[in-house]
Amino acid sequence: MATNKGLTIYGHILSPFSSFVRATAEYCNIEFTYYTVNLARGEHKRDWFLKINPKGQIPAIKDDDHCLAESIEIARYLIKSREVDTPLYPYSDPAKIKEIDGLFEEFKDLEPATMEINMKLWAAPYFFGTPRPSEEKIQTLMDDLYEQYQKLDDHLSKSETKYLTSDETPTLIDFWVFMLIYKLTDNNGLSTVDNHPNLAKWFRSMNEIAILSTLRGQGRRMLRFVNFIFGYVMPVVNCIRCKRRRQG
Ligand SMILES: N[C@@H](CCC(=O)N[C@@H](CS)C(=O)NCC(=O)O)C(=O)O
Repeated sequence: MATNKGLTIYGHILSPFSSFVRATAEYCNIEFTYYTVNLARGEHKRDWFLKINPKGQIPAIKDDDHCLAESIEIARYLIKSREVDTPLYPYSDPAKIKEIDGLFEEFKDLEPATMEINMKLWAAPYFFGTPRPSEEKIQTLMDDLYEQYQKLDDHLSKSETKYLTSDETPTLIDFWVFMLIYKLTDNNGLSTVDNHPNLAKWFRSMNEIAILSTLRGQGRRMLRFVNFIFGYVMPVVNCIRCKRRRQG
């Protein structure tokens, strides 16, 4: 458990919400200590962590004695509390803030749509041995996700901007959407943006932002490692254990 003063971000590289907070802090040159919460060992449900976030979820932060959860709230708090003058979330420009916050509201269903796919098609079968959903259920999950991609694509087609709110610079909503969808595109093709040309173009522009592509690269390497362990090593280990049990 990190106990130092200053800002600590509690997260995990495979958590899109944690990566969003981390990317925001790095982009704004905010100093922080990063503590990787061991989800596999249930560290996020331990007493010390529940004091930081009673919901037992990452990301969360401790800023001296101030604790906060919910990634979008954290990102806003970091920028405001440090008085960072940034086009990412220009709190001195109420019209822009209204526009960005409006898009968070408009695209809020992207969170459950991506999390359902992550959990039901990847995390639950891998980590908890839960059976994959039926083909019909998978189709429904994919339809829900692609409906959200279509909304984003339509928005970009209408705005004709490079990023979601402007040509010049990405804002918090761009960071959030990118972090939510990149893991699905990188993880054994759980989804693709290729069928949505405006979204695909936006995705490529976002990937040119150094901080995002670095975090994406780290996430991809971790995904490959996890997929290897749970896709190849664990089934063999379980098979050997099962045989021994039967013999014994
Ligand atoms: N709305 C939350 C979502 C956070 C979330 O779902 N975190 C996941 C990891 S990606 C988590 O901690 N799951 C563990 C649990 O719910 O027990 C946010 O934006 O921070």
